[in-house]
Amino acid sequence: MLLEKDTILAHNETRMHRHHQVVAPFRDNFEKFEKIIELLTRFQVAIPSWALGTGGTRFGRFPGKGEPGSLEEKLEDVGLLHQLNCNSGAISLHIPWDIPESPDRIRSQAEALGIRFDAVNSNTFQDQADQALSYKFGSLQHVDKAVRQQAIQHNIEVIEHGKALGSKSLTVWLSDGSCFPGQLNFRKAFQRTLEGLQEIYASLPADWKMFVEYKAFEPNFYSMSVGDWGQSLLYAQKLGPKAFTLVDLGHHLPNANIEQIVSLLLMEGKLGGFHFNDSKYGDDDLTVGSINPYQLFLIFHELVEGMNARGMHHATDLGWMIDASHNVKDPLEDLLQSVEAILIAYTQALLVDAEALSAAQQQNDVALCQELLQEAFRTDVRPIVAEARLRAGGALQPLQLYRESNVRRALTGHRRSGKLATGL
Ligand code: LRH
Ligand code: MN
Repeated sequence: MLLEKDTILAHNETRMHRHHQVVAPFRDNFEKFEKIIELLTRFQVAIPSWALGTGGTRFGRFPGKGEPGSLEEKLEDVGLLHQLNCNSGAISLHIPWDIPESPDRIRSQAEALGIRFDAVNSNTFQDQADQALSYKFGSLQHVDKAVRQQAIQHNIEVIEHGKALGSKSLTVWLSDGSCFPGQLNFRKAFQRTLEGLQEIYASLPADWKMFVEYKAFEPNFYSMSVGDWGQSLLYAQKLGPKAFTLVDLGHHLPNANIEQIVSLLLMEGKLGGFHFNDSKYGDDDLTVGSINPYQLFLIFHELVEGMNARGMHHATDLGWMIDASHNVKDPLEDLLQSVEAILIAYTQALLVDAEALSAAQQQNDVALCQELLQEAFRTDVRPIVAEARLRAGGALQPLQLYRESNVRRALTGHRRSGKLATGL
């Protein structure tokens, strides 16, 4: 369901005067302003196909109404998000939750919506009904070669689905690990996992990337076989130039310095991309920037500094993806807030006076270093983000327009299938 163009124009019209007032101070520094607008307009965040319905926990799930019951309806929802904010021009699929019946039809629907297919995700953390062997004790780490082969074959099939849709990368997150001391030989588990990843890597098309996603715990609670950035980097270095690490913000132990991890992975040329979300305790998959927006800003500060140092193209050289789960919010509202938080953190990072900061670091002027960073973080950059959206044809205030247009009620009206969205 897309909104009428006039609806967006009318929404912007009523807000235009106020917008011009609040954006004017930024416009005065014209050069940097125009550069930032250009970078923001290009910046597209991939929406996870598994987060367009209500998520849950082991304690319960409270499904919302009008949720997408098919891949076609998921694409419609991403199309609407992209129409509203013009920064959601990609979707990341999870296989087998989103196997397209007709890849060509899905591809043309996505094209019509201005949506491209970002990384495809494999799934060897659940047993499917028609599956021969169980992943209870892991997949690529498994002691049984037949189970490992089954997992390798699945990942190769996921690459085939991705190729049919025009995707250019595979994300491998392994839930493999152990729950008790003594359960696993860590060295053998690593070597078996590496062998499996090498077979999958060998099936990658020449222009593809493989993202190795790490996670500190859950569903295993003693060790994970890709448990932190060091292990993921080790795999990526041993696999080859098409392998990279993927940083899911919720996959770290408490108080980990994620921005330093990002800086070093970028320095090594082994940072592949992100699963953005936020968390207070574990892998909470909360709205981006809802708990720790300063950490998100510091991560983007390291990204801008590191990408510029390597002459990287901000919008296309890394994978920008959200990975969230919505237990109490409308999924589309949650995703609109997440994309906004990402664009705000990126814009604040672009405002950092890098030259002055570098000079202050040279002087060990610690207080000035903090002042320079927080000057940018304390700047309300929402008018700049809104200006970029306005120029791209989006809404000045996407969440407000989503609500004013009663989209959820309309979706509830014509999605009476009651079919629940596949995903977590
Ligand atoms: C694991 C994870 C992974 C996905 C899954 C949906 O926690 O972050 O990226 O496959 O969530
Ligand atoms: Mn993730």
